[in-house]
Amino acid sequence: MLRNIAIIAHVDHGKTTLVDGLLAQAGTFAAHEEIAERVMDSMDLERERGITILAKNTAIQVGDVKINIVDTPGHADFGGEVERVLKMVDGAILLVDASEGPLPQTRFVLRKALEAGLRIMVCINKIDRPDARIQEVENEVYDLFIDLDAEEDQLEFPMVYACAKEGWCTMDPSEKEENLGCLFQNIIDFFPEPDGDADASLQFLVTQLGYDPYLGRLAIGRIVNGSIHSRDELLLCGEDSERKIKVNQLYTWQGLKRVETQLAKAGEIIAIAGIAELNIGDTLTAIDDPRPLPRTKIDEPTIGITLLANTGPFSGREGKYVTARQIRERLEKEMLHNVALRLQDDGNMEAMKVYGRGELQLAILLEQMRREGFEMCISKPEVVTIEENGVTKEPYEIASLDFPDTFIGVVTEKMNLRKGRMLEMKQAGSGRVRVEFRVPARGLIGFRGEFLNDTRGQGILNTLYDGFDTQAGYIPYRLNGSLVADRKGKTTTYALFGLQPRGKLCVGVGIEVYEGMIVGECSRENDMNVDATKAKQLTNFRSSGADEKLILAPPIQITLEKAMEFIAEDELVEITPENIRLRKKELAGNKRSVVRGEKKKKK
Ligand SMILES: Nc1nc2c(ncn2[C@@H]2O[C@H](COP(=O)(O)OP(=O)(O)OP(=O)(O)O)[C@@H](O)[C@H]2O)c(=O)[nH]1
Ligand SMILES: [Mg+2]
Repeated sequence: MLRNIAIIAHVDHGKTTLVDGLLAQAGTFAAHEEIAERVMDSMDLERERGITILAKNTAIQVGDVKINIVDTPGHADFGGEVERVLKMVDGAILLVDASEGPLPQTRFVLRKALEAGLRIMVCINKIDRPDARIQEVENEVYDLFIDLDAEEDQLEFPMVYACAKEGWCTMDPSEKEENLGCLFQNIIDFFPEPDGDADASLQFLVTQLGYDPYLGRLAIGRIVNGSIHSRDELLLCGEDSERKIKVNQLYTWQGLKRVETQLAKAGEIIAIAGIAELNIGDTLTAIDDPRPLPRTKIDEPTIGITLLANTGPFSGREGKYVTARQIRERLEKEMLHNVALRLQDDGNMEAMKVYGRGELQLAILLEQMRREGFEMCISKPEVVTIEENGVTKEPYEIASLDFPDTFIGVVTEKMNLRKGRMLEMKQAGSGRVRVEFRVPARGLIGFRGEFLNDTRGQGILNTLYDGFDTQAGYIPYRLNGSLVADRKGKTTTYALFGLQPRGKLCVGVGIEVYEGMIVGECSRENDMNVDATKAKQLTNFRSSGADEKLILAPPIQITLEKAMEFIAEDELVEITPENIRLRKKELAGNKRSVVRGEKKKKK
């Protein structure tokens, strides 16, 4: 017997932790094996950030039932990934945090799961939280199903209450249990055996692409109908071409491992090695009876950045790959398996435009490239616009903000500036409010940092894509100018100390700067060209230790995401394996104006 399920939820509601529990209790690991927490989050960046970026497969064996489980990412930027893997499964466990309740991404993934016609079971997780409000969350979940037009029978789902972290669940929230037994039982009883006819003509939909250093590219997906033997000759139906291919090895999952198999039948989720050049959405089918499946369509990207080769004076110092051609090749490779990303296809080497679902998704790509040794510059993120019946439209998002109610004034004001329209305001308990705004995606660029600042780090921001709509007006973006280095050299304590009253610095002492590099945020609206390398004039009088008295405030740490949020249209982020620098597009001070913002617009 076989079950194919996905675990879906809003970010951080505990999907990966629950998979840990399922793996451990199904006896997947040998006694001596040491298991990392959130073992499915295997990429470096995933472990560092504590979020899942790529959906991943695993399988467990419970008695004579094999359960294929797909762990999905919960962050809104990776929604495209979730949308796709839902095509591979027959059911989904919707996980909801017992305190936070359904959040924007819960809605998104549930809608996609309902659209895909999956059976859905609900699991309220983190019931150990002291602020758990199980009954209310339960009602909110039912409301959400109804809101999304679930069919009558889709409302009759089993409800399991879990503490994934401690590895137990229960059908009755007032009683604690020892293990995840009732979840296993419900998975087996509630989800259907995959349909599909093993004797029919083959149909295999490529849903994910994997990579193995020894095997090369792996095509991952589900056998919808028919069977595949290793060494089969098959027809690969691409978007607008067909060709014959030969299957090398076939794999299924066992725990976290791929195991080779000779034969796989309808319903199984498998990986196929040995096929070069195939894309997500392609179908593998029989040569004598080809039946390609419809290609998966996923939501369009909403935000884009321009990548340029690094032309700054430090170009090539820290990176291995610096030319535009290398960057373009890397991007083209990425597009093959990251279908929620799009590379503008104009062959332009000077400025390569990459579009994605959000800033985080783009930042992850850049971070990966940086670690591989790439060096590049990027422009300020901008939203995608489309023309519809002569009207220019831009993407909108539903932003839901959760913060202490004392900040309601300042947050509402900021949202208004960014053309956000309030949809709903609710008390969220313990002095917090939850407010929903509909806001142009453009208005959210750079908002997260500001919002965290305004709410003293206590705010939670979630966003959900809400389609294209008529373009909103001008949105004031960054109110402050930049402090720009006016010459090459190393920063000195003396110079930086003198600059402190001018704004917030983002470089420390002894950092190499160049003309046109941004060393801080100016406290005024204009840019200011400054000398950050000035040394103290030496005099004949020795004033011992005078320099040590100059105490500098620690510089602002610029992370990639912060940098992307910060820069203005005439600025760039320079990314190298070792550093993230901010710079003016035009480096030479005498070729650029320091006037910015409103004043510049009026001119
Ligand atoms: N208190 C409590 N915390 C939990 C429970 N389950 C998970 N957590 C914590 O919640 C955090 C997020 O868990 P993850 O498993 O990474 O969540 P996720 O849904 O996989 O997150 P994404 O993949 O990024 O969407 C971790 O710090 C877990 O330790 C639980 O039952 N109770
Ligand atoms: Mg996860």
